[in-house]
Amino acid sequence: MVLRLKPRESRTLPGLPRTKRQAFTTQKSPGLLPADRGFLFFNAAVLVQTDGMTGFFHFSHAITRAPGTSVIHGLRTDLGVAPDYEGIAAEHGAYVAALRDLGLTVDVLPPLEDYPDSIFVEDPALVFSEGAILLRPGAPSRLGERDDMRRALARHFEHIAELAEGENADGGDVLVTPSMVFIGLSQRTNTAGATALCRHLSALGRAARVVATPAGVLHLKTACALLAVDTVLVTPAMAASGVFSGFRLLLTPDGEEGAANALRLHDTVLVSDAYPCTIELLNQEGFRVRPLCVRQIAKLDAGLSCLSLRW
Ligand code: CIR
Repeated sequence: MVLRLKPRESRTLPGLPRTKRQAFTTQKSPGLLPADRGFLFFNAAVLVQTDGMTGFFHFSHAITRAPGTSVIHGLRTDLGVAPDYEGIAAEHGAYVAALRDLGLTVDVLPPLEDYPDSIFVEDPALVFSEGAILLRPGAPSRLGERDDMRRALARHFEHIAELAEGENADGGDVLVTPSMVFIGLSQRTNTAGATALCRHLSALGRAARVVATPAGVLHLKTACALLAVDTVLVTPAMAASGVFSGFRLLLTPDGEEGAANALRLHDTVLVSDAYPCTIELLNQEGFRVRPLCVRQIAKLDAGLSCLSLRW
């Protein structure tokens, strides 16, 4: 099923005035989201096992890394717009505060000046409560991030699997869902890396599938985010790929493809505040939305998921 933003006149939650809806987007609630309740109606068994505050989207810990001043030299495709360090530091600080506000214990690793892209901690590792996998970033300038990440993971995980030389995979290419881990082949993730990752995931009891990443995007998750156990926010190109057949798809509105890299934590979806139509769509769908400013960070081809590892 594919859902698009409804026409403006029908963009209201039934029975709720605008002010109530705004309050709804900012209040904390220990219960299920309306979106989850909708899902409960369709598929109670799966939801009870995997969703809600105690299930699939519940995370107790996160690892992040503070930006160094070198962050402005991070990799980016749009060479016209340079990010500024103070802006990135402020956005990063607000992101960490949001995670803490949602109840996560957050490690903020010290900056690695030699690695400008090292704030994007999602790429060199993949973590689950049952174990961690040290990945091998596909960009040569990022390979060295692994060493410090190995030490950071060792503080939390007893067993850490590792990708070997030649096996490249970025965490940004990995979308974890309850039933399947999707691994996107991209400029950063090669077949050897994806195949090895499937093997390591299998050892952790996770089924994995290797898929194509839409052309022109950096990572698989540049174009998608899991919002509920059955629902994926996708760009139109990602929807057209058919990768998520069987899922309920929410399409990013025209011109807001960048919003697809959202992040659900507990009962809240973090979304870039640069995408008002997507925020409205998610509100309409009953999600509790927390817009965050990541406009400087976005200049480095990044969004909400890449700034943390969560378990
Ligand atoms: C890079 O090109 O590697 C960084 N500038 C951006 C990485 C974003 N990572 C992610 O979305 N997982």
